[in-house]
Amino acid sequence: MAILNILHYPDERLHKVAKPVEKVDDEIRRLIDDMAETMYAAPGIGLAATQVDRHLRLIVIDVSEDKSGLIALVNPKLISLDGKTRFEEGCLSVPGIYEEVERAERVTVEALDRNGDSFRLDAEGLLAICIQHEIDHLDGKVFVEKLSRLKLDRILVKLKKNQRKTL
Ligand code: GNR
Ligand code: NI
Repeated sequence: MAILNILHYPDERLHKVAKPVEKVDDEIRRLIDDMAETMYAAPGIGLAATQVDRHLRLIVIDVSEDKSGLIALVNPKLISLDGKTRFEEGCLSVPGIYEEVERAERVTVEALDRNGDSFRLDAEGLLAICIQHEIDHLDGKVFVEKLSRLKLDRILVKLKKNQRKTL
């Protein structure tokens, strides 16, 4: 297994739209394992392939507190969304920034698992938020782009300052 490099906003590659996985083979399973290791090491509760510069529709999520709830979603598709909720989100690609974002409260997602079998998942709470956050990454969208232009401009200034410090 390997820990992969995570792209940082405003890297343009975070805006690429990911392509569907054609076949869930050993190479895809290896990417799932590497993404899970990268997510746990970060640590984070989710990771989209886009964030590690692999532009395939693939995400891993684990909202448990003891790494017991790993979910891999290949070609995830939201088939229903309902309700509205606000939650303070963070993102491994936007380190140090936490902002409230509006999302659907409950979702149903359909995807393939690591064996290529189709499944459906009804989610609410943090899991529902995380699924929406990760699918946005696959569509080239980063959560800070849901904020006002003023807030986004302030975040960009802050990210630049932080970047200078870590050079
Ligand atoms: O680790 C993460 N935490 C988080 C908190 C609130 C809402 C969404 C997230 S996802 C984030 C990991 C990440 O950047 N996934 O793309
Ligand atoms: Ni993210």
